[in-house]
Amino acid sequence: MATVSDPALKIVRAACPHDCPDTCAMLVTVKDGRAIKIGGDPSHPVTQGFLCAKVSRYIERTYHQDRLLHPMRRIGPRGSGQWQRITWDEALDEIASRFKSISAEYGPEAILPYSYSGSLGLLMYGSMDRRFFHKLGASLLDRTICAAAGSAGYRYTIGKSIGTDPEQFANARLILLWGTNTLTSNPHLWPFVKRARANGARVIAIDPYRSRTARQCDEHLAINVGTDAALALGLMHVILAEGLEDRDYLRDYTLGEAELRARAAEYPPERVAEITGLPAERIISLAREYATTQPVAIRINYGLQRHAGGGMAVRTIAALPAVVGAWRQPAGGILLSTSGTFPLNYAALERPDLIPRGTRTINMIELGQALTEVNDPPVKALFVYGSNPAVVAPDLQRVHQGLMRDDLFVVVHEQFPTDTVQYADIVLPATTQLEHGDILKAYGQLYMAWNEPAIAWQGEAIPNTELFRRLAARMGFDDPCFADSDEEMARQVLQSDDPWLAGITLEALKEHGWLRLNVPNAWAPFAEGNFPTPSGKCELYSSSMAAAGLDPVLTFTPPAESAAVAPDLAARYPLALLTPPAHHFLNTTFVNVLKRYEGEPVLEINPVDATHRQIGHGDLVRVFNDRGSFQLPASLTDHVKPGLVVAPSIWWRTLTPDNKGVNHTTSQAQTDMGGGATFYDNLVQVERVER
Ligand SMILES: Nc1nc2c(c(=O)[nH]1)N[C@H]1C(S)=C(S)[C@@H](COP(=O)(O)OP(=O)(O)OC[C@H]3O[C@@H](n4cnc5c(=O)[nH]c(N)nc54)[C@H](O)[C@@H]3O)O[C@H]1N2
Ligand SMILES: Nc1nc2c(c(=O)[nH]1)N[C@H]1C(S)=C(S)[C@@H](COP(=O)(O)OP(=O)(O)OC[C@H]3O[C@@H](n4cnc5c(=O)[nH]c(N)nc54)[C@H](O)[C@@H]3O)O[C@H]1N2
Ligand SMILES: [Mo]
Repeated sequence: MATVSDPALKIVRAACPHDCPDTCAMLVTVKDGRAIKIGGDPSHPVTQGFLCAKVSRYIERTYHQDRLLHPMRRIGPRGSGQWQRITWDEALDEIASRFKSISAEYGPEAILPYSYSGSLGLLMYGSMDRRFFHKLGASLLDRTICAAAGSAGYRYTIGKSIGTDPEQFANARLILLWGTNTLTSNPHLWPFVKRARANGARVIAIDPYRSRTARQCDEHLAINVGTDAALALGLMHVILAEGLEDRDYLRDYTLGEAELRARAAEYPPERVAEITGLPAERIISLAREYATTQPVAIRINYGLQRHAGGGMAVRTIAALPAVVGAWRQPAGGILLSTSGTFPLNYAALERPDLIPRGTRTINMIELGQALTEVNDPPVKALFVYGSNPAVVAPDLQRVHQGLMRDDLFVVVHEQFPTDTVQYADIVLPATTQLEHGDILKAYGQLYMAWNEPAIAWQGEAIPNTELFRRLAARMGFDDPCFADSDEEMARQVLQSDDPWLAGITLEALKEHGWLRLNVPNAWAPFAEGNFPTPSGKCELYSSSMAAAGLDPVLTFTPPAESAAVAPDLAARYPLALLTPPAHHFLNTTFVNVLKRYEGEPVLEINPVDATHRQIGHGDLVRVFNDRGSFQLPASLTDHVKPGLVVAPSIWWRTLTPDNKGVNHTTSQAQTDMGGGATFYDNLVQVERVER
């Protein structure tokens, strides 16, 4: 632990829990039991001493006057915001007795847990809670809302979420930032991009939207929404037609080269230009540039997979490095997520062995349907923690209908009175990262971390782990695993013989704060093949996909809501709506605390589309389709091209003009694989309304 000269001051090593690839190592200064300063750890190779625009204000969030600090019971009609403070004993007794009676009448599957990424700390994200709901026999939740399609697509090609070490991006000569707003959603990659650039690298953004990141790159290719796989196939077409591929790499380390050649032949530059909206000449020159510059690195993120063909898009792009042999170099290849590099013992943490056989699974993006249609048994209790489904889930009109059901028992464990809390019967206060301990992996770098609690639990707030420990006791669950302490669980998740985890113990993490996985420093994971796929090769042809009823070859699947697939729909709703994260928000986290930095929620629209509709800058507009609508002021800008509208997100509904969210227009439709969400596959119309 670092030392300081003032004996009243203490510096605590912490780690950021938010859903972001960076997982920063933080130093918290504590004086007399109060956190007074927070900063990035200067010695951490990825954090590099700075925190983002959000987490640098985490102390303000922690001590914010709106924190929930006591359990409460609803006393008015649902949604009326009338609460009565109750004790923890009363809250736990009521939950346990409702759970018992619902289980007795409908079976335990009538209880649905709903959690996601409020905290990615391994303990808060999924540990005692999983054990509890598994033992209870509650419906299982398929956590698909973010990354399911891309993870599945990447897995079919590469085998696991393992990719280029982000620190190596500094040595690349060409970087494609493809469907990722790095400066906002992965800011700690940027210093490596900058270093590469200082060494002469070119950086190209591929994004329909001229995002903060696209504006900073050497070039921005404003591709049509949901057409990335076509671009990747077009690049391969040119590379293969011109003999620019790495023949040896293809022969030795890939499976399905012949099938790929046949498929790529179907995507000549002219056809790809038509699909993607990019000039054919630029597709040709980009292919040459990509194939002849080494090292060449691609960063994709999850933005481009929130489309009907999102899984296939990621799978197809992920094949590019093999075609040109980019994997031969540590600074070459592609990075989606480093998640699969961490060989953690999730079974010990979550205890799937406690799940009763045959327990049903509910896909979290179908919450609207689960609460209004599912009947075998119906969902009678919803337990929300670490998530804000009344804003983040698609098809909010249906979600709202479900949450308003009088016969639905809703419990929400939260730090703040979110829009979801407004529907709760019982509200429980949760601690923040400064208050509880946790162990963390990362999904955009290669370090484990321990988050040491810096301050006491505020008010009567408790960590997720303690909540489910107490509930387990109330329910009479006496398996020894329900008595495990947080530190015991942290040790369990590290139990592994995998050499990449050797030496990474809880004690070592506590001592150093963070530790790099035992992978080499200039690591080129697939320089000599060794892909963790069934064949051990990069699978350009995948038998697993054929078995799953998917096209086994690389393919382009157009967006479901597009003129190509649904011309009638596109005629009525001609604008594609994207709702990516606003810079100062983390999904819906921080919105209430940092809204002053974002101003107001807006809809960005091209002046051409606005003029057609008699919309002026600042006019209030209604954005709508068959699923629902929301209202926002228009912002006229050429950051969006004609045909595209962007609403930086995700604002709390209560902070918008008509208490509706962007997700009133999005659908519960799933992606091509993984059961993922299609938030960005969304056609709308826009009209001016009177203020
Ligand atoms: N500040 C901040 N950081 C975050 C988050 C946040 O809310 N705020 N969220 C975190 C989470 S949960 C996640 S999953 C990640 C997401 O990280 P990213 O994937 O980087 O985030 P997005 O902004 O959703 O998408 C990135 C870009 O993809 C573009 N895009 C959308 N559709 C397409 C397409 O079809 N093709 C291409 N090429 N581009 C497309 C969008 O315009 C956007 O600029 O970020 C994490 N980091
Ligand atoms: N339209 C549209 N919708 C989207 C997206 C989009 O880009 N566009 N992005 C999608 C993506 S990628 C994701 S990941 C999801 C994210 O959706 P969610 O996982 O719901 O994330 P948040 O909105 O940040 O809500 C997390 C909540 O958890 C609370 N919390 C934080 N820490 C703790 C804790 O330790 N315990 C408890 N009990 N609560 C805690 C926070 O206060 C916050 O209210 O949203 C998805 N929805
Ligand atoms: Mo996400």
